[in-house]
Amino acid sequence: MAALAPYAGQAHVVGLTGSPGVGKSTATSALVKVLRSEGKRVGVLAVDPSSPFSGGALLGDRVRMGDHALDEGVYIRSMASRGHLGGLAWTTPQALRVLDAAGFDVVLVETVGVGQSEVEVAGLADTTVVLLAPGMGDGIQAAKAGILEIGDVFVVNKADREGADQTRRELRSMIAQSSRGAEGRDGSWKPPIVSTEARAGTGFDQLATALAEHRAWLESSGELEQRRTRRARDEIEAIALTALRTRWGQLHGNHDLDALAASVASGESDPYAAADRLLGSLD
Ligand SMILES: Nc1nc2c(ncn2[C@@H]2O[C@H](COP(=O)(O)OP(=O)(O)OP(=O)(O)O)[C@@H](O)[C@H]2O)c(=O)[nH]1
Ligand SMILES: [Mg+2]
Repeated sequence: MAALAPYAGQAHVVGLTGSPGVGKSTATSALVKVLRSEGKRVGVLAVDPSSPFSGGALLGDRVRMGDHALDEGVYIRSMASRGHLGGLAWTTPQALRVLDAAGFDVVLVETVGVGQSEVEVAGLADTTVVLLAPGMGDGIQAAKAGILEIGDVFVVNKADREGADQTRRELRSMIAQSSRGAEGRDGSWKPPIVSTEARAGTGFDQLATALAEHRAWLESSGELEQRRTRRARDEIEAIALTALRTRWGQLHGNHDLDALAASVASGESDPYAAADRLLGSLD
Protein backbone atom coordinates (compact mmCIF):
# COMPACT_ATOMS: atom_id res chain seq x y z
CA MET A 1 0.00 0.00 0.00
CA ALA A 2 2.88 2.37 0.76
CA ALA A 3 4.38 1.69 -2.65
CA LEU A 4 1.05 2.29 -4.39
CA ALA A 5 0.22 5.55 -2.60
CA PRO A 6 2.08 7.89 -5.00
CA TYR A 7 0.24 6.41 -8.00
CA ALA A 8 -3.27 6.55 -6.56
CA GLY A 9 -5.78 9.37 -6.77
CA GLN A 10 -6.30 9.62 -10.53
CA ALA A 11 -9.17 7.21 -11.17
CA HIS A 12 -12.81 8.25 -11.20
CA VAL A 13 -14.48 5.86 -8.76
CA VAL A 14 -18.13 5.29 -9.65
CA GLY A 15 -20.41 3.25 -7.37
CA LEU A 16 -23.48 1.59 -8.85
CA THR A 17 -26.15 0.43 -6.45
CA GLY A 18 -29.78 -0.63 -6.49
CA SER A 19 -32.16 -3.44 -5.58
CA PRO A 20 -31.36 -7.03 -6.53
CA GLY A 21 -32.13 -7.64 -10.20
CA VAL A 22 -32.52 -3.98 -11.16
CA GLY A 23 -29.87 -4.50 -13.84
CA LYS A 24 -26.65 -3.30 -12.22
CA SER A 25 -24.39 -5.91 -13.83
CA THR A 26 -25.95 -5.55 -17.25
CA ALA A 27 -25.72 -1.77 -16.96
CA THR A 28 -22.10 -1.97 -15.79
CA SER A 29 -21.22 -4.03 -18.84
CA ALA A 30 -23.00 -1.58 -21.18
CA LEU A 31 -21.26 1.35 -19.51
CA VAL A 32 -17.88 -0.36 -19.86
CA LYS A 33 -18.51 -0.61 -23.59
CA VAL A 34 -19.13 3.14 -23.92
CA LEU A 35 -16.14 4.04 -21.74
CA ARG A 36 -13.93 1.72 -23.79
CA SER A 37 -15.08 3.40 -26.99
CA GLU A 38 -13.81 6.64 -25.43
CA GLY A 39 -10.43 4.93 -24.97
CA LYS A 40 -10.69 4.75 -21.17
CA ARG A 41 -9.30 1.83 -19.21
CA VAL A 42 -11.93 0.47 -16.85
CA GLY A 43 -11.73 -1.56 -13.65
CA VAL A 44 -14.85 -3.26 -12.32
CA LEU A 45 -15.34 -4.46 -8.75
CA ALA A 46 -18.50 -6.42 -8.05
CA VAL A 47 -18.87 -6.46 -4.27
CA ASP A 48 -21.32 -8.83 -2.68
CA PRO A 49 -22.02 -7.66 0.86
CA SER A 50 -24.31 -10.58 1.69
CA SER A 51 -22.02 -13.45 0.89
CA PRO A 52 -18.91 -14.62 2.75
CA PHE A 53 -17.47 -16.15 -0.41
CA SER A 54 -17.60 -15.50 -4.14
CA GLY A 55 -20.39 -17.75 -5.27
CA GLY A 56 -23.20 -18.14 -7.73
CA ALA A 57 -24.51 -14.63 -8.29
CA LEU A 58 -21.03 -13.33 -8.90
CA LEU A 59 -20.25 -16.09 -11.35
CA GLY A 60 -23.37 -14.95 -13.18
CA ASP A 61 -21.86 -11.47 -13.28
CA ARG A 62 -18.78 -12.79 -15.00
CA VAL A 63 -20.99 -14.31 -17.65
CA ARG A 64 -22.91 -11.04 -18.07
CA MET A 65 -19.67 -9.14 -18.35
CA GLY A 66 -18.14 -11.81 -20.56
CA ASP A 67 -18.14 -9.41 -23.53
CA HIS A 68 -15.10 -7.78 -22.01
CA ALA A 69 -13.24 -10.90 -20.93
CA LEU A 70 -10.58 -10.64 -23.63
CA ASP A 71 -10.18 -6.85 -23.52
CA GLU A 72 -6.89 -5.89 -21.88
CA GLY A 73 -8.26 -2.46 -21.06
CA VAL A 74 -10.82 -3.99 -18.72
CA TYR A 75 -10.25 -5.74 -15.40
CA ILE A 76 -13.16 -7.39 -13.62
CA ARG A 77 -13.02 -8.72 -10.12
CA SER A 78 -15.75 -10.06 -7.85
CA MET A 79 -15.34 -9.98 -4.13
CA ALA A 80 -17.35 -10.87 -1.09
CA SER A 81 -17.15 -8.69 1.98
CA ARG A 82 -19.12 -10.48 4.66
CA GLY A 83 -17.03 -12.42 7.08
CA HIS A 84 -14.05 -10.16 6.48
CA LEU A 85 -13.15 -8.04 9.46
CA GLY A 86 -14.52 -4.59 8.83
CA GLY A 87 -16.75 -5.70 5.93
CA LEU A 88 -17.13 -3.49 2.89
CA ALA A 89 -15.34 -0.60 4.55
CA TRP A 90 -12.26 -2.70 5.06
CA THR A 91 -11.86 -4.73 1.88
CA THR A 92 -13.14 -2.49 -0.88
CA PRO A 93 -10.98 0.63 -0.43
CA GLN A 94 -7.85 -1.48 -0.68
CA ALA A 95 -8.98 -3.13 -3.89
CA LEU A 96 -9.95 0.31 -5.23
CA ARG A 97 -6.54 1.66 -4.40
CA VAL A 98 -4.81 -1.11 -6.32
CA LEU A 99 -6.94 -0.53 -9.42
CA ASP A 100 -6.48 3.23 -9.14
CA ALA A 101 -2.71 2.91 -8.88
CA ALA A 102 -2.69 0.43 -11.77
CA GLY A 103 -3.86 3.29 -13.97
CA PHE A 104 -7.51 2.57 -14.63
CA ASP A 105 -9.24 5.79 -15.66
CA VAL A 106 -12.58 4.71 -14.26
CA VAL A 107 -13.32 2.12 -11.57
CA LEU A 108 -16.90 0.90 -11.36
CA VAL A 109 -18.05 -0.65 -8.08
CA GLU A 110 -21.25 -2.65 -8.22
CA THR A 111 -22.95 -3.35 -4.89
CA VAL A 112 -26.42 -4.71 -4.37
CA GLY A 113 -28.46 -2.32 -2.31
CA VAL A 114 -29.34 -4.24 0.81
CA GLY A 115 -29.31 -2.75 4.26
CA GLN A 116 -26.47 -0.36 4.81
CA SER A 117 -24.33 -1.40 1.89
CA GLU A 118 -25.56 1.28 -0.49
CA VAL A 119 -24.75 3.96 2.01
CA GLU A 120 -21.32 2.39 2.46
CA VAL A 121 -20.69 2.26 -1.26
CA ALA A 122 -21.63 5.92 -1.51
CA GLY A 123 -18.93 6.59 1.05
CA LEU A 124 -16.36 4.87 -1.14
CA ALA A 125 -17.21 6.41 -4.49
CA ASP A 126 -16.59 9.80 -6.05
CA THR A 127 -19.87 9.46 -7.91
CA THR A 128 -22.78 7.27 -6.82
CA VAL A 129 -25.25 5.97 -9.38
CA VAL A 130 -28.57 4.70 -8.01
CA LEU A 131 -30.47 2.39 -10.35
CA LEU A 132 -34.21 1.91 -10.26
CA ALA A 133 -36.51 -0.08 -12.51
CA PRO A 134 -40.25 -0.03 -13.13
CA GLY A 135 -42.44 -2.52 -11.34
CA MET A 136 -40.07 -3.22 -8.47
CA GLY A 137 -41.76 -1.02 -5.91
CA ASP A 138 -38.56 0.95 -5.99
CA GLY A 139 -40.26 4.30 -5.55
CA ILE A 140 -41.38 3.55 -2.03
CA GLN A 141 -38.14 1.75 -1.25
CA ALA A 142 -36.14 4.70 -2.46
CA ALA A 143 -37.85 7.01 -0.02
CA LYS A 144 -37.48 4.50 2.80
CA ALA A 145 -33.88 3.56 2.34
CA GLY A 146 -32.76 7.12 1.95
CA ILE A 147 -31.19 6.43 -1.42
CA LEU A 148 -32.45 9.78 -2.59
CA GLU A 149 -29.78 11.29 -0.40
CA ILE A 150 -26.89 9.28 -1.80
CA GLY A 151 -27.52 9.37 -5.57
CA ASP A 152 -25.42 11.75 -7.65
CA VAL A 153 -26.94 10.31 -10.80
CA PHE A 154 -30.19 8.33 -11.00
CA VAL A 155 -30.82 5.69 -13.64
CA VAL A 156 -34.23 4.34 -14.54
CA ASN A 157 -33.26 1.06 -16.17
CA LYS A 158 -35.51 -1.35 -18.09
CA ALA A 159 -36.89 1.62 -19.98
CA ASP A 160 -38.42 -0.91 -22.39
CA ARG A 161 -40.76 -2.06 -19.63
CA GLU A 162 -44.19 -0.70 -18.96
CA GLY A 163 -44.21 1.85 -16.17
CA ALA A 164 -40.77 3.30 -16.88
CA ASP A 165 -42.22 6.78 -17.48
CA GLN A 166 -44.20 6.50 -14.27
CA THR A 167 -41.07 5.50 -12.31
CA ARG A 168 -39.23 8.44 -13.81
CA ARG A 169 -42.03 10.85 -12.88
CA GLU A 170 -42.23 9.50 -9.32
CA LEU A 171 -38.50 9.77 -8.92
CA ARG A 172 -38.45 13.32 -10.22
CA SER A 173 -41.19 14.42 -7.86
CA MET A 174 -39.56 12.64 -4.91
CA ILE A 175 -36.30 14.41 -5.62
CA ALA A 176 -38.14 17.72 -5.91
CA GLN A 177 -39.89 17.17 -2.57
CA SER A 178 -36.80 15.97 -0.76
CA SER A 179 -34.06 18.08 0.70
CA ARG A 180 -32.35 17.79 -2.68
CA GLY A 181 -35.13 19.64 -4.45
CA ALA A 182 -33.40 22.97 -4.01
CA GLU A 183 -30.11 21.72 -5.37
CA GLY A 184 -28.78 22.96 -8.65
CA ARG A 185 -28.81 26.52 -7.38
CA ASP A 186 -25.71 28.31 -6.14
CA GLY A 187 -23.49 25.96 -8.07
CA SER A 188 -24.59 22.85 -6.18
CA TRP A 189 -25.12 19.57 -8.05
CA LYS A 190 -28.59 18.66 -9.23
CA PRO A 191 -28.78 14.89 -9.71
CA PRO A 192 -29.89 14.06 -13.26
CA ILE A 193 -32.17 11.14 -14.17
CA VAL A 194 -31.00 9.01 -17.09
CA SER A 195 -33.20 6.38 -18.77
CA THR A 196 -31.46 3.22 -19.92
CA GLU A 197 -32.17 -0.14 -21.43
CA ALA A 198 -29.19 -2.09 -20.26
CA ARG A 199 -29.78 -5.25 -22.26
CA ALA A 200 -29.86 -3.26 -25.50
CA GLY A 201 -27.15 -0.85 -24.36
CA THR A 202 -29.39 2.19 -24.88
CA GLY A 203 -28.86 5.36 -22.88
CA PHE A 204 -25.27 4.73 -21.85
CA ASP A 205 -23.78 7.60 -23.85
CA GLN A 206 -25.99 9.88 -21.75
CA LEU A 207 -24.94 8.08 -18.56
CA ALA A 208 -21.25 8.43 -19.45
CA THR A 209 -21.82 12.15 -20.11
CA ALA A 210 -23.61 12.60 -16.77
CA LEU A 211 -20.71 10.86 -15.00
CA ALA A 212 -18.13 13.06 -16.71
CA GLU A 213 -20.14 16.17 -15.81
CA HIS A 214 -20.37 15.10 -12.20
CA ARG A 215 -16.64 14.44 -12.10
CA ALA A 216 -15.95 17.91 -13.53
CA TRP A 217 -18.29 19.46 -10.94
CA LEU A 218 -16.57 17.52 -8.13
CA GLU A 219 -13.25 19.00 -9.15
CA SER A 220 -14.39 22.57 -9.71
CA SER A 221 -16.42 22.72 -6.48
CA GLY A 222 -13.72 21.24 -4.25
CA GLU A 223 -16.11 18.44 -3.32
CA LEU A 224 -13.75 15.79 -4.76
CA GLU A 225 -11.08 16.65 -2.24
CA GLN A 226 -13.62 16.70 0.58
CA ARG A 227 -15.08 13.34 -0.36
CA ARG A 228 -11.66 11.77 -0.68
CA THR A 229 -10.54 13.12 2.65
CA ARG A 230 -13.72 11.79 4.27
CA ARG A 231 -13.09 8.45 2.58
CA ALA A 232 -9.49 8.32 3.82
CA ARG A 233 -10.68 9.11 7.33
CA ASP A 234 -13.18 6.22 7.22
CA GLU A 235 -10.49 3.96 5.87
CA ILE A 236 -8.00 4.83 8.60
CA GLU A 237 -10.70 4.34 11.20
CA ALA A 238 -11.70 0.94 9.79
CA ILE A 239 -8.09 -0.22 9.76
CA ALA A 240 -7.37 1.09 13.26
CA LEU A 241 -10.56 -0.40 14.74
CA THR A 242 -9.84 -3.74 13.10
CA ALA A 243 -6.29 -3.64 14.46
CA LEU A 244 -7.64 -2.90 17.94
CA ARG A 245 -10.05 -5.82 17.79
CA THR A 246 -7.28 -8.09 16.57
CA ARG A 247 -5.00 -6.96 19.36
CA TRP A 248 -7.30 -7.66 22.24
CA GLY A 249 -8.32 -10.91 20.61
CA GLN A 250 -4.68 -11.96 20.15
CA LEU A 251 -3.27 -10.70 23.41
CA HIS A 252 -5.93 -11.98 25.73
CA GLY A 253 -7.75 -14.63 23.79
CA ASN A 254 -10.86 -12.64 24.75
CA HIS A 255 -10.64 -13.87 28.38
CA ASP A 256 -10.52 -10.29 29.58
CA LEU A 257 -13.51 -9.40 27.52
CA ASP A 258 -15.41 -12.44 28.79
CA ALA A 259 -14.58 -11.63 32.40
CA LEU A 260 -15.53 -7.99 31.93
CA ALA A 261 -18.79 -8.98 30.28
CA ALA A 262 -19.63 -11.25 33.23
CA SER A 263 -18.90 -8.46 35.69
CA VAL A 264 -21.15 -6.04 33.82
CA ALA A 265 -23.95 -8.60 33.50
CA SER A 266 -23.85 -9.33 37.24
CA GLY A 267 -23.88 -5.66 38.15
CA GLU A 268 -20.38 -5.66 39.67
CA SER A 269 -19.16 -3.23 37.06
CA ASP A 270 -20.63 -0.90 34.44
CA PRO A 271 -19.93 -1.02 30.70
CA TYR A 272 -18.02 2.31 30.68
CA ALA A 273 -15.58 1.19 33.35
CA ALA A 274 -15.25 -2.18 31.63
CA ALA A 275 -14.47 -0.53 28.27
CA ASP A 276 -11.84 1.64 29.97
CA ARG A 277 -10.23 -1.43 31.46
CA LEU A 278 -10.27 -3.23 28.12
CA LEU A 279 -8.56 -0.31 26.38
CA GLY A 280 -6.14 0.13 29.29
CA SER A 281 -5.08 -3.51 29.06
CA LEU A 282 -3.75 -2.86 25.54
CA ASP A 283 -1.03 -0.43 26.56
N1 LIG B 1 -36.30 -5.90 -19.95
C1 LIG B 1 -35.10 -5.57 -19.50
N2 LIG B 1 -34.41 -6.44 -18.75
C2 LIG B 1 -33.20 -6.08 -18.30
C3 LIG B 1 -32.63 -4.82 -18.60
N3 LIG B 1 -31.43 -4.73 -17.98
C4 LIG B 1 -31.24 -5.90 -17.33
N4 LIG B 1 -32.30 -6.72 -17.53
C5 LIG B 1 -32.48 -8.09 -17.01
O1 LIG B 1 -32.67 -8.05 -15.62
C6 LIG B 1 -32.09 -9.21 -14.99
C7 LIG B 1 -31.16 -8.80 -13.87
O2 LIG B 1 -30.04 -8.11 -14.43
P1 LIG B 1 -28.67 -7.98 -13.67
O3 LIG B 1 -27.81 -7.10 -14.51
O4 LIG B 1 -28.15 -9.30 -13.29
O5 LIG B 1 -29.14 -7.21 -12.36
P2 LIG B 1 -28.30 -6.89 -11.04
O6 LIG B 1 -28.90 -5.65 -10.50
O7 LIG B 1 -26.86 -6.91 -11.33
O8 LIG B 1 -28.68 -8.11 -10.12
P3 LIG B 1 -27.96 -8.56 -8.75
O9 LIG B 1 -26.47 -8.39 -8.93
O10 LIG B 1 -28.38 -9.99 -8.59
O11 LIG B 1 -28.52 -7.68 -7.68
C8 LIG B 1 -31.40 -9.98 -16.12
O12 LIG B 1 -32.25 -11.02 -16.54
C9 LIG B 1 -31.23 -8.94 -17.20
O13 LIG B 1 -31.18 -9.50 -18.49
C10 LIG B 1 -33.38 -3.91 -19.42
O14 LIG B 1 -32.98 -2.78 -19.71
N5 LIG B 1 -34.60 -4.33 -19.83
MG1 LIG C 1 -25.26 -8.03 -10.41
